[in-house]
Amino acid sequence: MTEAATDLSAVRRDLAVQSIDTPSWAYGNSGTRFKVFAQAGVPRDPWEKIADAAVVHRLTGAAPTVSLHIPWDRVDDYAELAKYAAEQGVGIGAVNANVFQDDDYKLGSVTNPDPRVRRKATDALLACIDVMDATGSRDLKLWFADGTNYPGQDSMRARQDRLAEALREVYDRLGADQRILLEYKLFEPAFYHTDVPDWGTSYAHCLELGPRATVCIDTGHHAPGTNIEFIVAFLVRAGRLGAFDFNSRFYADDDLMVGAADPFQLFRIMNEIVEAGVHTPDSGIAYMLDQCHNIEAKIPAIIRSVMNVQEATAKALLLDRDALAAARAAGDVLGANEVLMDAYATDVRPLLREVRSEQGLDPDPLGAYRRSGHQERIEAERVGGTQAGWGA
Ligand code: LRH
Ligand code: MN
Repeated sequence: MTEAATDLSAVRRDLAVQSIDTPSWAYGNSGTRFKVFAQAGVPRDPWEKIADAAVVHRLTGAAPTVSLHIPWDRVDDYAELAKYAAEQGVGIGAVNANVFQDDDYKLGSVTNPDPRVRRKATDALLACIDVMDATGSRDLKLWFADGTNYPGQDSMRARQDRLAEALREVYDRLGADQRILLEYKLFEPAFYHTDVPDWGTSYAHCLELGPRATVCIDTGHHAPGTNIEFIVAFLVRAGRLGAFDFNSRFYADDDLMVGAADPFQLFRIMNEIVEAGVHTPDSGIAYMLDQCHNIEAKIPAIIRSVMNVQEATAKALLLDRDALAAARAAGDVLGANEVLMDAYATDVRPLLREVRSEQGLDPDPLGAYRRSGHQERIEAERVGGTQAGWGA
């Protein structure tokens, strides 16, 4: 068994400090182009989203921040919102810019052929840094829907020039302790080319910008069959892995609960993270969820997601690193794989229950949520008003 070879107190300590950022938009209504199914009790404003995120943290002890999306979370006073979050026991995490929903952005935002539209988009990105100044957030997450649908539609090289110009202006506006998380995505909503389609393009722009530009890996944004843990290993080695947008998928950008579609892939990713010793908050990597709970209750789905990341991390922490190193050094292919599979096959739920108890938490966060009556309460209280959603 792996536990014998591993310092369990260190494992417990690392699990107790694990911190996963939850996305404000996952608490709101979401769906597909076919249908957005509204759910009772869904938040009507950023305050209620933060209140729900605080419940997740109170029950898991591992979700101390909530990331915002602008303008979905637009308020008059962001400092007041951050103060409210602190009163609820959470902090404001990454600030997500949204330059993908305005009519002007049909042919692109910062890559648009029209300089007026590029100016508008760049100003929207700069405005998000003002929000970060008010909330005390470190990370500006940039995802661009920009791309084309038909060959010939626009110059892909010229669009890269426009992108680089906008990113430069944004980078130069960052405060000393702020940074960019540049997220890539293979396709959708663009279906011929996307201007930041893969980790290499993001990484290249980050190198061009400077040390406070890092790559955000959204686990749902790759071609089927992509070895994501290789991308993780590469970017960690290069010191340019800034963040994860965790979710899972069977086909495309399904945004399902992380670990639900492919728990073994999540384990392999966390194994690279633990092997590099960057699994704790001081690593500077932001571990975030980016999910849409289209048909399932949102708060328990996010609690389950946090638990899935905890379980994958615990398995990776229990892996017998010495035995793995020895097998690798000996060229023992099967031996090395067996050590890894042994860790993956380890039932870490009892250990996580103990770690939660040691933190004074209910060992069963999902059961605790069901017993809390919070779901019934918000469904009874949150009547009227406009439920939060993507507003698409
Ligand atoms: C794009 C994306 C991005 C967010 C959005 C909610 O698919 O992953 O991270 O802005 O989802
Ligand atoms: Mn994402």
